[in-house]
Amino acid sequence: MPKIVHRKDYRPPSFLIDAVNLEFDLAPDETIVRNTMRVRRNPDVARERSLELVGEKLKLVSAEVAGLPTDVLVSEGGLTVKNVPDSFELTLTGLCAPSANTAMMGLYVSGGNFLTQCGAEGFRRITWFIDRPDVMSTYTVTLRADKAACPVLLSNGNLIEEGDLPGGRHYVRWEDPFRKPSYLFALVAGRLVALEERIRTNSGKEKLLQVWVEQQDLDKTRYAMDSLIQSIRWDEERFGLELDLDRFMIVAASDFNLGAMENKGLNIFNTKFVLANAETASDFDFANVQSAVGHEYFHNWTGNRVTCRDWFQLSLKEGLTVFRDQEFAAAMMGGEENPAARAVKRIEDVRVVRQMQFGEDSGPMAHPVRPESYAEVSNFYTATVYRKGAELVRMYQTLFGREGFRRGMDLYFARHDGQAVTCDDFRAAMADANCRDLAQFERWYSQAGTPRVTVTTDYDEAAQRYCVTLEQGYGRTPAAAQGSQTGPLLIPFAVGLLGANGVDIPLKLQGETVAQGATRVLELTEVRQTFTFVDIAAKPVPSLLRDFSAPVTVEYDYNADELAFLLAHDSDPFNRWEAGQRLATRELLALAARSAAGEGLEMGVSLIEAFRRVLTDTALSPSFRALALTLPAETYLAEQMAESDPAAVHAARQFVRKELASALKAEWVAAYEDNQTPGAFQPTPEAAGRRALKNLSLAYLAELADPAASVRFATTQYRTANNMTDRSAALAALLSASVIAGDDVAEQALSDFYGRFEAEPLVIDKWFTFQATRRGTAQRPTIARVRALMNHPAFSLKNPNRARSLIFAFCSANPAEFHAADGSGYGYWAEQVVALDALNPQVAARLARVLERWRAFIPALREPMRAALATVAERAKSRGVLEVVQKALAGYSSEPQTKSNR
Ligand code: B3K
Ligand code: ZN
Repeated sequence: MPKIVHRKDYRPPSFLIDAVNLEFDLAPDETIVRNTMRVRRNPDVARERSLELVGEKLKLVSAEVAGLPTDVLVSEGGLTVKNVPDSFELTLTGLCAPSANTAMMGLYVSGGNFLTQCGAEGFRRITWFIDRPDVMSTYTVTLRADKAACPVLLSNGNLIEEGDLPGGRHYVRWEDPFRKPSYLFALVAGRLVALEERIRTNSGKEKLLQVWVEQQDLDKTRYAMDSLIQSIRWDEERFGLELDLDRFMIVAASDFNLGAMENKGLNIFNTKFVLANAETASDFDFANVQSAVGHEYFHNWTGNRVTCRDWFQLSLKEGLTVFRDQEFAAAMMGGEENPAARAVKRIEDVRVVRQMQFGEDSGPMAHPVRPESYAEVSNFYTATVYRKGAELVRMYQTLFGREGFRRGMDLYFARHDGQAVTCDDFRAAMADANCRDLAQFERWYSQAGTPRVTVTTDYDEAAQRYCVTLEQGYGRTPAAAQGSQTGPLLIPFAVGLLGANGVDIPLKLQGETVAQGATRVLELTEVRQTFTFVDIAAKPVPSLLRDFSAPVTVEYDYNADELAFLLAHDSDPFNRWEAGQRLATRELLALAARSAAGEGLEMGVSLIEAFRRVLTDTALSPSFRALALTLPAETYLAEQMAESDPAAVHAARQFVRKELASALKAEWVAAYEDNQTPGAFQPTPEAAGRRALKNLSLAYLAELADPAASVRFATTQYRTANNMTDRSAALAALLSASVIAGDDVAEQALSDFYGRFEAEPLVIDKWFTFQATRRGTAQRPTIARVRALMNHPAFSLKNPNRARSLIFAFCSANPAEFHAADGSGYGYWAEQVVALDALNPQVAARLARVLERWRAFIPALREPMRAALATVAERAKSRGVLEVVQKALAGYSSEPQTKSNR
């Protein structure tokens, strides 16, 4: 196992760097970086004689402590300056090689442009530094480059000087007045153009906003700019936080490991999360652009102005900023006060938590929101840190209300602006601002695993009392989480009770004199607690964990009628959706079990009738209906099984899709026709909701045994679509229908799609993904198509988006094909992880995670999975990949374990 870093070993830095002056002479093969730092001993820390700096893949040209003889020792991972005074100026000149940097950490070249990625530990590949977030400095940056190749030279902060240099070169100098950690440094240089806009903030200051892209993408920047302006406005309104720099820049990069990065004043984005217009981007892409732009902008306060003391505190900024982007997007769905519209966003977010985070929490990479250790920090930008972290932040708001939460935020900034702090500091601000002891809440940060709340209810008719007993614990606890679980959590558990008429009963707890609303947030603090509601005239149906008030699973013995009742009546739209999902999950798991046992499949009418009611209930918004009529994902379903069986889940889910398609055919056709969006494309929530329901209807129709009608609809829709949502939904329907209707139509559409969008890399990514996620046939398994596509001229392993569009799509979004019984998918996976490991370890480590939960699968798949993991463990070299596969294999003995004893 690579070297492990532990949270408990945190020590403050021995030296501080107050100011940094960086000068770059940019050239692709060899860039000169001259770094002058004002360094002083940290007065709060025991004296160290020598200064230790980290640096990777750098060549030292010269080192000089101003005015003193300088004794420097260079090693592979850094450099030591011996016997330094208490305060001094150190200048280091070094070389790095951007064009050879395929890992895309530090300074690298993408499409002829220079750009940087420093979060979390990339700055050390640019120059030697105390590369940790609790060392904050002011930066002055001078960029020099060939003027023709790099007319645009950008860095953080404000532009203070520019001019020409001899030999066709020029320079620009930037100054960032705010102290920042090195991970927020950025530079961009190249041939770019910008969409610009000037706005005034609430306090009347003028700001320049820019979205920088390559020339051919200028027509895809409007939505990102609008999203930026909305983000700025929303943060002023909701949190009283103003943009602090005179200019704010977004840059789109087509080679990028992640979604985006919040560098101070110079956010760098994967093109996928910036570029959007009607022809090239789907509604889903538009929504991603909006929330990513919001996310990175919101980091300016939650992350940049107040940053993390160390990387174990990553959720301090990520959980909080995800919560903020979720709230922002919910507000954009239909105003701050529109519960039904907000619920659509909430449902989408909960679906992600459940699919990504609950799974992670049950495997070998399970870790607390504030991890205790890591080998490779980039492996900890996880669903747990981001998504569960956001749920933790949301719980403060659930406990204290929006106003109480705002008081906590205000106190947090009043205390910590300009500092590098911890998750405990955030919790203390929330507690102190609301006069509340939140000591118990700390366990949410230190315990791994998904809590389970088991609910029992008891109605006493004579006493008109209804008791709700909540008991908390953990379900299957993976080895990785054991030991972290030390006691009960404070769980805000929102409950409502529905009367026989489907209306909420006003809720009065024992001891209260008047009823207080229809939803009560019960605070579960002990292992087991009973809450008694009084004046309950008849036995109610409980609506549990409304709005998903805590990231837990709920066990309650609902019968099918109760679920159908909640789906029809619950005033909490989230739980309405939830009831439908429970109903469907139950049916699907029963069918998967039958399929696994080789028994025939048949289904009752209750799910069909429940779906019919939702589909035809025009009082519900189309977007809500589309979500409620979408079956739980195959991966989620597989995880609910004692032993995951992807083939059985796929068979069950396909069976149900077909049954729903034929039983509700007339209704699907009507919904398809009633939800057209004629006229120019509008990326609004209402229009997107109509398209979602229309295209979901088309997808169901494509499952019919006789797909003629759907092929007709889809062919016309494909031809006449004026937007990517409709065109890609039509193509998807043709691909589904091709399983029965034959390949011709589908192949024609695929080749048309390629020809139409050849010049649009993000759309060509979709083209690869369509094929990677296609259902295979015995003659043409999907893996064969995928392997063939690896040789397509447009494929490249070096471009992370392209690699993800084919390899990741196949390995993680096509479970039935990937988990083929012959193990062919796993062999392919191992090859690709090893190939990527040599190029780009961060991307490779993400792919490596696909097999981490191999122990949860049926025995027949476990052995080939283990063998594939062992191959990777033997051949991979990077810390990140090794951490993942070694954790996955840890504790393995040749006796495969079953779930019950792990
Ligand atoms: N903070 C970056 C992620 C950096 C990941 C480095 N491996 C993106 C974000 O959450 O805004
Ligand atoms: Zn973030």
